[in-house]
Amino acid sequence: MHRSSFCTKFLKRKLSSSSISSSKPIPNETIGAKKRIFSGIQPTGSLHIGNYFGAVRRWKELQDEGEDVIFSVVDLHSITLRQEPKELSRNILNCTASLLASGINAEKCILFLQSSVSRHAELSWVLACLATMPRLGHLPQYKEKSVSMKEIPLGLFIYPVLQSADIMLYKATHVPVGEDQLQHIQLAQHLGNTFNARYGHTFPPIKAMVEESGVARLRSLRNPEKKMSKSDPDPKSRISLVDEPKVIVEKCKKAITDFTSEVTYDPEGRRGVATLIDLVSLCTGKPPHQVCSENSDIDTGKFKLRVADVLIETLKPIREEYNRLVKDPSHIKSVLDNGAERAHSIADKTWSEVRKKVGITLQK
Ligand code: AQP
Repeated sequence: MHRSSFCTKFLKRKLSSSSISSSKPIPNETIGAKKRIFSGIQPTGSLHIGNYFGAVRRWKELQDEGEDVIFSVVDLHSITLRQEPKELSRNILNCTASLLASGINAEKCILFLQSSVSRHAELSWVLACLATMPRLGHLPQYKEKSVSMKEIPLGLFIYPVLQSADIMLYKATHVPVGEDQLQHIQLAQHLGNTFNARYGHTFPPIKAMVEESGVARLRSLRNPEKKMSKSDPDPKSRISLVDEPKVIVEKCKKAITDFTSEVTYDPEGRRGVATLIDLVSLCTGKPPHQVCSENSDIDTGKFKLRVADVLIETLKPIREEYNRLVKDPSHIKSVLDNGAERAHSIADKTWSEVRKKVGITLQK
């Protein structure tokens, strides 16, 4: 595999840990909490380059730095919106294979399927009894996703509570997230505080880890007003990590730009062109303005082909490894089963403690 050069380019970026419950984070040492990182990804489709640069590459860095990391394919979250069962099952396999192909190493982290550890759903119920409806109703993701729905599924309303349970079950202290998820981490912090105040200290403070630099959100190639998404019905809106070269060329050619032919970086005024520049910048580690000056001799039409070349080269090792891995579903299953066993042993301890403190167990 030739992944190392691809990944080392990005090691210089910084992550900031922001405590979102107060402006002054409580150092872990003072409360005796062990640093542990938890993050999840929904198997709602093929992982795209936004998922990679926005999440998975950070996961790999953290794992390689020797942090205590737990990553989950969060299938229970994915069913908050309707999924076709056979496709979901296939997506779980593909998503796991994409994570492994991107360098997630199950020997350096715990990688598991959320629904295999039933304690997530159980703790979620206890936390749901502490959460209030007005607080959940104010979360921006809920408002966004439900605005056009006639009948809003309860799961969509309550999934941030499940997300809190995901984190708290492992007493995780740090959660790498995009900025759109900050309020959800704030909810987890709030539920942890509420639980601790009512039942005695159990859960450590939780910090959101947000990237300090770089592009927070890659935009859709077909509608630069939207972010790139796995579940966007138009596959041309995203570059999948495992797209074949000719598919990447086609998608880049079809990417929406504008009527100006120069390659200039204006993320607000020229969102489509800026997204293409962001892609090259993320893949090469060069700042956007350098990408522009190196392409000042060509128009946006030719630039699209250069973008395609960079993407093809960058994604080649991931695609090749993915193609190798998906031929062996039993290996992927065994990786997830092993991860579930390890996750379960941590989750079980927290769940026993929670049951005892809440009183939902027989006293001896
Ligand atoms: N466009 C993006 N740019 C940068 N980062 C992104 N992430 C998602 N889209 C972009 C990051 O990828 C991780 C995946 O999170 P998720 O699967 O739980 O859900 P999501 O954020 O809703 O991702 P998608 O791809 O948009 O999926 P669907 O279509 O199912 O909603 C997160 O860390 C996210 O920040």
